[in-house]
Amino acid sequence: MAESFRSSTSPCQTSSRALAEAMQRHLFFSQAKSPSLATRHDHYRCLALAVRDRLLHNWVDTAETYTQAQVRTAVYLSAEYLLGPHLDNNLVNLGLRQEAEQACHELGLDLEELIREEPEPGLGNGGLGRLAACFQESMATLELPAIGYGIRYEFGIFRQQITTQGQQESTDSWLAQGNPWEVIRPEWSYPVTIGNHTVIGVAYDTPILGYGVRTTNTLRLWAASAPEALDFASFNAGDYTKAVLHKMQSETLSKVLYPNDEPEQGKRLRLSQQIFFVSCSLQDMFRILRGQGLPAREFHRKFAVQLNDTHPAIAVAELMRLLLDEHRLDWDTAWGVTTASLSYTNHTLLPEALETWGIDLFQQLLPRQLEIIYEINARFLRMARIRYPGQPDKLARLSLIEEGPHRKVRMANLAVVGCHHTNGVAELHSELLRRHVLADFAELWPDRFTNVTNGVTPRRWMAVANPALANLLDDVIGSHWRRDLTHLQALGKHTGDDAFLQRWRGVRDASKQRLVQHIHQTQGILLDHSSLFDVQVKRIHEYKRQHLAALHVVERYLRLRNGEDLPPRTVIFGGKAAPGYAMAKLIIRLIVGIAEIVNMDPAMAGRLRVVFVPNFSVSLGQLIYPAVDLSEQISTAGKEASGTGNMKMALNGALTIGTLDGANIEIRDQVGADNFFLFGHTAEQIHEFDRMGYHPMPWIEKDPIVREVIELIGSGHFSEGDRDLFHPLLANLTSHDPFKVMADIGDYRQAQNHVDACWQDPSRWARMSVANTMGCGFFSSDRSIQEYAERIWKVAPVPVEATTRSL
Ligand code: GFP
Repeated sequence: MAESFRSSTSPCQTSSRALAEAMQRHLFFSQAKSPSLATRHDHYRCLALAVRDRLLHNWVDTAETYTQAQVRTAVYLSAEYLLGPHLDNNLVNLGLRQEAEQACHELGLDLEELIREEPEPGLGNGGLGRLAACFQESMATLELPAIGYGIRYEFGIFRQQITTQGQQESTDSWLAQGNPWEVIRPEWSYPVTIGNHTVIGVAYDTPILGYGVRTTNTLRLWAASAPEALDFASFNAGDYTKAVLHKMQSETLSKVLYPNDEPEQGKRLRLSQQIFFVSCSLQDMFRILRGQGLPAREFHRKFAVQLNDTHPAIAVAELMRLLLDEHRLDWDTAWGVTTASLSYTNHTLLPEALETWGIDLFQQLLPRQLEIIYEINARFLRMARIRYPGQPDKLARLSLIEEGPHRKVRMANLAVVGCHHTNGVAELHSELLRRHVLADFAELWPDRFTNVTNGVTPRRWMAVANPALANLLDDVIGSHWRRDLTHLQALGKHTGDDAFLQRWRGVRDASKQRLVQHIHQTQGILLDHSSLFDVQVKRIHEYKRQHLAALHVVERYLRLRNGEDLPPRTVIFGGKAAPGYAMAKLIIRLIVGIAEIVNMDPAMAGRLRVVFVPNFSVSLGQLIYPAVDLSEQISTAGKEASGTGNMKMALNGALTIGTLDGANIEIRDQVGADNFFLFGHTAEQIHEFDRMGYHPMPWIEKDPIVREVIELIGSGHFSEGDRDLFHPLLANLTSHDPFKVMADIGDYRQAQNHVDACWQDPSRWARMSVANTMGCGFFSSDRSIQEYAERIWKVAPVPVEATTRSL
């Protein structure tokens, strides 16, 4: 059983009978249906609404407590929140899971089926957006006063279908059937002027429940609407299209989430989205400040504002604009307030992923903000010039403006200059930021730079995703790990206990069977749950090197065909490629081609299977992570900022094969080097390659296996005889290989051989698996948030009082 709750729900409210009755009431009063007409989705909505009724007291009490106590508040500004479905998570965090199961049973319904009915809000691309979601939940669990602000995209990240041609995209209409978890707040709407247009942002609030506490914070997402529904002049003149044009243009702002890695496309809309949500959020904060009778110059005392990457970095200029133009503060006071309020998290080391905006576009859309940025830059460079006399190159690198034929605003530089802290998301990443990407700033302001290693919430990623393992942990070490993940250390006492290891393996086996069943139902492929599940699920990107894993699969295929005896493996891939990123899509096409041949070949039966799971999402992650034996974390060292999938897999008992990159390094430290399959060049060595000039050919020449693999792919074996299809990929790998696949593939092979050897000793593998879960206490997002709150935000917990009376 989970630990006892301080939640205000009474025994009567939580009883399954009451919940069943509430569902029946909602079927009538909310869905306006009789049971005979009700669909499964109706039943899902009834349960969601009944659960919502139960969390409302906590939500309203939280707002009331924060208002009365005038609390210092953490504000998270993020263009992405990859929330995942709410129902199961809310049931777990409210302690209502069993009651809901029972209530559904009483009504002849299946809770699991209803949970699967919920369309998932895919308001993010990958790790960055999912981190924002984990952080919201941890802030609530730690009872920290917090607000998350973002965009209510009508269409989330595209849906991915996988055909023999690779990835196909379609729109994700996650709101098509309504959203029982949100509350619209039309009274909190704000105008934002972009170019010649004014758009209105309307607040939609979603409750974010802490685990086992009353605290229910708010995620406030902005939807764009037009100030006027109709242009009457055009309407009266009979031009009906023009009459609604402005409305349509305005609403476009919050229509769609942009995929990552799209170099030029949609720049105008993206910058508009950024100013739109940042300005609405800041205006909303000023409203809250006013409500508490505090003047604008006190903004930084009330709010600690975290910028999640550079997407909200325009906040530096917009907060200045509001303080100067609307609140009439002088420059120095406004600058003091701004820099005392804001802090910035960087999430990438890839130079091409650091945002810049052309001056012309900026001038068109945000002329006043550009004027402010120029002034910030002039003052900043004046100071820097005194510090670095006669060093124009350094000043050019520090400048907020990139000079040249196409002048640009550098958003990362703006963020660093306008924020009191800048952090990376894993030790190595923060170190590389200081040493390379932001070295000039780190030299100027060493104290502003810090690290906060990422984390994941154990509620969603263990209690919800892996209830069987959660129950086993409860039995063996008690339930405190849910609130303090370092309790997992207590597993150390049990690693020599055979009965425990037996149960451990049983639980892991059941998770694998669950995944086998899902893949069989959805893709018609039957997998062997006793084979080693080797999994790489994450966005598809060359630096994450899905192609390295794919080449290894081809190698195994060849070795098996040559009669080698290798332990059976199932290799599972999943992840989306940005629609405009041709190389990433080609990598998917290669994996699909390999899967087709391998899975058809009778010689591979019982030895090797390859699956690409389409449309990877939070819900699929919940199904997949608990079933992973081998977690592939194989990015080129120095490229992956942190990774969080690596944490989710290790937490659930997977062993990692990985490079010394991002948080892999810290995972290896925590779980022990003996329980981690390390390979590859270090970030330092990769950096040296780049400095000295790297060529893949010498590596290929000394590796006959890799040559055979490349030849086989080039021969059209995995592309129905088409020898050209994979040419761009192979040419890239053999001529340039920017991500050093060829330099690492030999060592990767050695590590994979070691994996095979360990796998053949099941009790050894089980002990290594336990050691991984046991060592993951550090990787709770509660720990990350505690670090932000104490070191960067200076925000303290405020327990929520029960103030509303039972209605
Ligand atoms: C990005 C980085 C990851 C990092 C997350 C969260 O996510 O290394 O873990 O942000 O900080 F690249 P992705 O874009 O890789 O999903």
